[in-house]
Amino acid sequence: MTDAIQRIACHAFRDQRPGTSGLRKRVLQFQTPHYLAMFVQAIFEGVGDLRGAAIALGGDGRFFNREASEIILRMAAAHGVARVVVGRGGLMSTPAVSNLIRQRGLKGGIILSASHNPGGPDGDFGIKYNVANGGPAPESVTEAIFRHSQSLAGYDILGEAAGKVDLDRTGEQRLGQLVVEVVDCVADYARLMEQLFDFERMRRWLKSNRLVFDAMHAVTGPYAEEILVKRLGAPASALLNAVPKPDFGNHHPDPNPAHAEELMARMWAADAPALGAASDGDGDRNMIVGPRMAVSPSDSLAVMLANAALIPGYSKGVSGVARSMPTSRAADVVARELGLEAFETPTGWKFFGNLLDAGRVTLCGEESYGTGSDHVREKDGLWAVLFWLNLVAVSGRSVPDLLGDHWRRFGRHYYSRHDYEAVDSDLADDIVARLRGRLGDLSGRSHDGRRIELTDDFRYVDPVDHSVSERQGLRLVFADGSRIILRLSGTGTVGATLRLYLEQFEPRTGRLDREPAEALGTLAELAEEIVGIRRISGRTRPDVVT
Ligand code: G16
Repeated sequence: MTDAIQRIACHAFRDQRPGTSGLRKRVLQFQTPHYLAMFVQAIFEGVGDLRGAAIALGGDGRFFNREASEIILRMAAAHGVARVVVGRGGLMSTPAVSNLIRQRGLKGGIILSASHNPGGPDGDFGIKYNVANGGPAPESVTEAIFRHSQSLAGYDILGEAAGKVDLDRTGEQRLGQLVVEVVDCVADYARLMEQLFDFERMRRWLKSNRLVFDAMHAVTGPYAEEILVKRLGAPASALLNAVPKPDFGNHHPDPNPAHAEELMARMWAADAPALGAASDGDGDRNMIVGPRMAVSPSDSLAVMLANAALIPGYSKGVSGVARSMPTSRAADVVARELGLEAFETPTGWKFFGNLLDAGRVTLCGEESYGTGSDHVREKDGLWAVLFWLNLVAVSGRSVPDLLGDHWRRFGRHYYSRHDYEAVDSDLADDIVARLRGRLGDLSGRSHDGRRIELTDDFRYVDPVDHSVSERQGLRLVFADGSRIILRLSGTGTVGATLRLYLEQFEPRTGRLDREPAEALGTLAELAEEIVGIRRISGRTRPDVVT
């Protein structure tokens, strides 16, 4: 078979540095001849020897998923990989791939997804590598992949004459020496959920309460069908947009109030269901909504932590909690009261991996609609939905009641993120550089009676392996606990996305029922006065406010 392996000569592509979560580009870029294959070659060279190893392959089903899967399988065969376990149709949610790697003891896995970014021929595509713990490759590995991508002169691939794998047929097939095992993408994951949650209580709750789940025409449709409808007995009408589509039905598969319009309309209607939820393109993000109330992701993490004892999988206690730096500090307050360790990491799920592996944390969360636990090494959309479903079922409290109870006990962190998208990259860099240059001056200054207590460019020293990550976002922390944070997104594909994060703490005796936009109005003005995004860019408002 070796003679069927071809060496294709090609120049290196300069723009293949992985971002926050792998390499994300326009589909058109990935369709450039050899572009995908060269990055895959860089993965095979960068992660070390995969000869004789078994790995996973899954994708969110977006446009180009199938073609990319076929190329990767032929390249895996050429690199002497022994076995690739792939989801039927090339589909598998990101948390399910993480679970598969862990359950089967695989060496790693390749995930094809641009997450919440739009799909279709004019949309985005992405690819990332996960390591043996089931989590996204750490920076040391992504940097090695990038280094290799810069010096490649070609790639190795099994010729098409070797035949084709039928990705829709479960079971084992051969591609050269490679065994390709096509598996049902849902079964193992559903079993894992049954171990963590009280399905009986949830089933009972669903007999007299309504749930609506928006799969956004993305990968979680079949998972929701199996778990929420078949195993928990919710009616099929509880699912919105449950059929995965390569273009996500022309929608933006981003579970936030701005993009999940249909779900929000239902949850704001007079006869709103008791619980609403959505997940994203690859099923790792989640949004939780109660009747006329969207739960902020930072609050979601804090509520989960405070109530973990009510959930079977966590009833024996949790070890600690971690959140990304821009995520509100609501979970820290809970951790302090419960006597648990709380960690602040840079943005990116990969930074939670070491803490989870070391048993230092059980729950993790990010403001970008991501929550998860030590059951896998990715954030997990449906897991979060089941957590909340289990919580409302056992506590007998509604979503708004749970939030209200929480704020009255711990205080409330009003929170909002303002995104300015597709900003000219030089201009965005300039805005960040200007603020960075003034951090020293701003420290100790007072604005509108609020004193800035600390300014820095967040630097993270991993408590487990002591690796250092510099320049992870500019922080202005006020004496009253408020924070203004500025950073550049690492997941956009057009120009730069500036993210401005606003947070303000209201003690439990204060006003807890305000709209975040109103509560944060003065802080937002102050942020504009100090950072000047609108002034410098000429934009009149953020593109997305969550
Ligand atoms: C990815 C990362 C998350 C991160 C998010 C936003 O999520 O896994 O850790 O919070 O991007 O990152 P940024 O602010 O750099 O755009 P996903 O769901 O897109 O894979």
